Amino acid sequence: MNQRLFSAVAPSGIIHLGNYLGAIKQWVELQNDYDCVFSIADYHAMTIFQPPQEFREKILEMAAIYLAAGIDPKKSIIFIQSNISAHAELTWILNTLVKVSELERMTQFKDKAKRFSQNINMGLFDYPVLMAADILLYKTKVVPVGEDQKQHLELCRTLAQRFNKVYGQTFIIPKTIIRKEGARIMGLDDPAKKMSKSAVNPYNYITLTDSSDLIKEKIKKAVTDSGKEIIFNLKEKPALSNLLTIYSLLSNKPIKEIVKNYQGKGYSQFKTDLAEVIINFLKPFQERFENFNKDQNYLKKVLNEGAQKAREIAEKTLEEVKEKIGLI
Ligand code: ATP
Ligand code: LTN
Repeated sequence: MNQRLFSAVAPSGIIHLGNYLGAIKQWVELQNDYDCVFSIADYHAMTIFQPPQEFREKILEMAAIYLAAGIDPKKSIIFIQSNISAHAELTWILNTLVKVSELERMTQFKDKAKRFSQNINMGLFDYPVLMAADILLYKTKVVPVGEDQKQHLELCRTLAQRFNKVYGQTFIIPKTIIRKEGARIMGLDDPAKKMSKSAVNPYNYITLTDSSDLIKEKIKKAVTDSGKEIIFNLKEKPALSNLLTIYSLLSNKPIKEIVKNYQGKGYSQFKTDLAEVIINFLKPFQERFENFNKDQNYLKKVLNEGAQKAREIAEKTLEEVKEKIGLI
């Protein structure tokens, strides 16, 4: 048996290049080295209001995205978080161990509370505890995520250690895997903010299902820095450096080589070519996505089978936890 790996994405919208490059790309690569469990974190998505009909579609679309990206249900478990009640139950238990002050420090909460100030709900606050429950239920050894989730993972480790200290050795303390490149793809409209599904401005991101025309338009509109030269410099040219990172990761060419190719050429040529790189990369993905997304029966079958396997693991851990606590 390999070590267990767990990760998830909230189905709050179609995923973008940041989610793909920061998280899902590595999931696919790690599938052969770990026992992988990939969840569709629908309870997390609910922390921002989701209209029910659209929500239903987004959840199944996320399953189609996982499959189209190369997650293989023969190798890995794919399941919907809300299909397994153990996630909500362990969250409650961990809630009794987490300090309010620890959750108040979470930068994602502070950021989302500002952006969605009309709906600062308890779920948004408790989000990292549900994440900890997700991870700990599967006795997870490693969690591959993008840079923005680092703080949540730290809290998960703290809660696991705290539980073990109070009730005796139960949880494995998970390790975070963060890739250097692509761990933080920035917004096309503002290189100071990360590319985010819940961004209000759709010109912040490129989703994996954007059409060729839309991609061209979004890249054309992407902010660039002053000057004309194509160089990689995160401090002086953060917007261009972000675009170079995307170019490099999708074309598998080192940034140095790309910079060399664009010596003496301006932003406009670079942007036209970048749009082509993105379109060519996404085309085969989009074909696979369409095919999976059409076959809702197949998606539901994969998700049901995944839930059965996941439930077995999760319920066993929850039993052990309840027993340790003294619950009858
Ligand atoms: P939301 O805006 O709804 O919070 P999001 O775009 O921030 O969504 P998540 O669902 O929170 O995306 O994240 C899914 C995975 O993608 C996580 O592992 C996260 O670290 C990673 N990720 C998110 N945004 C980026 C980004 N801009 N660059 C790299 N990785 C990212
Ligand atoms: N909140 C996460 C999605 C997520 C997750 C997890 C990631 C939910 N549960 C457990 C890793 C481990 C996000 O990436 N935004």
